[in-house]
Amino acid sequence: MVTRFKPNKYKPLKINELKKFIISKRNLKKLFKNTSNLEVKEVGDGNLNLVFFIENKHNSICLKQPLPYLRVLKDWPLTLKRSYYEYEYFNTHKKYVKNHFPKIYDYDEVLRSITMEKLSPHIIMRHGLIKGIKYNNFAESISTYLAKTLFYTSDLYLTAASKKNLISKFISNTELCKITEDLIFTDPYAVNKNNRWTKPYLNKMKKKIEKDEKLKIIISHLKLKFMKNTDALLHGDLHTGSIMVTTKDTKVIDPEFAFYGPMGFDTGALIANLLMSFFSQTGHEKKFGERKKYKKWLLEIIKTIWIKFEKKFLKLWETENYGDAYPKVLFKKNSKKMILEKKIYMQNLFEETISYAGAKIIRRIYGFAHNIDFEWIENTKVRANCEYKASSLAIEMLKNTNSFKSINDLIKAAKINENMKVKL
Ligand code: SR1
Ligand code: MG
Repeated sequence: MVTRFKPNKYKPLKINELKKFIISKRNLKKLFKNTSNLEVKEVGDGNLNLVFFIENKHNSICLKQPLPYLRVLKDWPLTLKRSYYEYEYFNTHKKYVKNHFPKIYDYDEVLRSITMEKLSPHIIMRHGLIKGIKYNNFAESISTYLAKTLFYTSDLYLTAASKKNLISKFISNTELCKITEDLIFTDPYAVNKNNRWTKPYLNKMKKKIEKDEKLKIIISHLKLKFMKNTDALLHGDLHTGSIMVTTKDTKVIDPEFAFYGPMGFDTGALIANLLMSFFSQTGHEKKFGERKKYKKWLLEIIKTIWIKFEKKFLKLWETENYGDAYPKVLFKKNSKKMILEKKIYMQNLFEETISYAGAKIIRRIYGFAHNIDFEWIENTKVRANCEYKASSLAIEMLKNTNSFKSINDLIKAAKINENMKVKL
């Protein structure tokens, strides 16, 4: 059911109202020495919200405001309360990963706006990847980000009571979860008017997906897990469009899909989006083979991210295991059984990551919301070729998840799929 949550005085801000809004708030006004020369632009290009940049020569800030509907599909109503979850996600995680968020200056309960630092010279990571820019610090920072956000909100660190308190804060983000439930786990496997794919080249593959009962059972298992599992506080939409980067710095943005769910959903989202970048590279080549080294780099960072993430997560578990899960009184230090248990835990998380990554790839190729990694490839046959390879791997990841025993198996499979001859 759609909650038509709309505070009484809410209204979408117009460019000419922004200045008044800034001046009316002491905490925002003081960011600028002088407010007479503020420049305001609307720059939102995502699916959901209004985004404004407000700047003068002293400072620049960014204001994000939800609309009561989808920005890209106005007859799709959507709760304004999503910005509250975004704000609370930043608040919950800032204790551990503050340096990976923009500075948050204000949350307005009436307008539902979040005002934050305008990140500069950062760009949306997806844009950088399309240009072929290498981000050599990314694996280090995002692995820390994932390990900390997932560990510190899990039962391995929190008491049962404090975790349940946190769950209750995010439990009503049902409308945003419903988008995921439909757009990732249902619609791409069905006939649905919102689905899109590169026609006519992928028609056959789309039909095959619709008819594959085994695949539909698997995706339904993943959906069920997504709905009932409360492992950790997730970002919920951790794709490369929700990450802003420079070659030195990584910032995570847009956590409005935040909810308590299975950890592999966040790790899987990231890996899926890096894999899609990998498969799209050929389509962005101006000269044959010019992205060869870049593709190699992409696979290397996928591998490094997982290895570093696993190491950091296990380190936190070893040093900060204050949670109610696996009570310390039950195990001796260095217990062999616990060492084995942790290995199994990480292996399960790896498999979960592989399956959710597979699901994330399928939805971006056959569902409603696509990625510019593929969409910006103008030649539709070339695009379909890239998408075909990515989706073949995704189906493998979904249907034969346990054949991926380690991250090396994923890298190997990605290379095999990239080199396959496709007949469209
Ligand atoms: C209807 S919103 C489509 C998608 O945009 C967001 O970034 C999420 O990925 C969502 O699924
Ligand atoms: Mg977003």
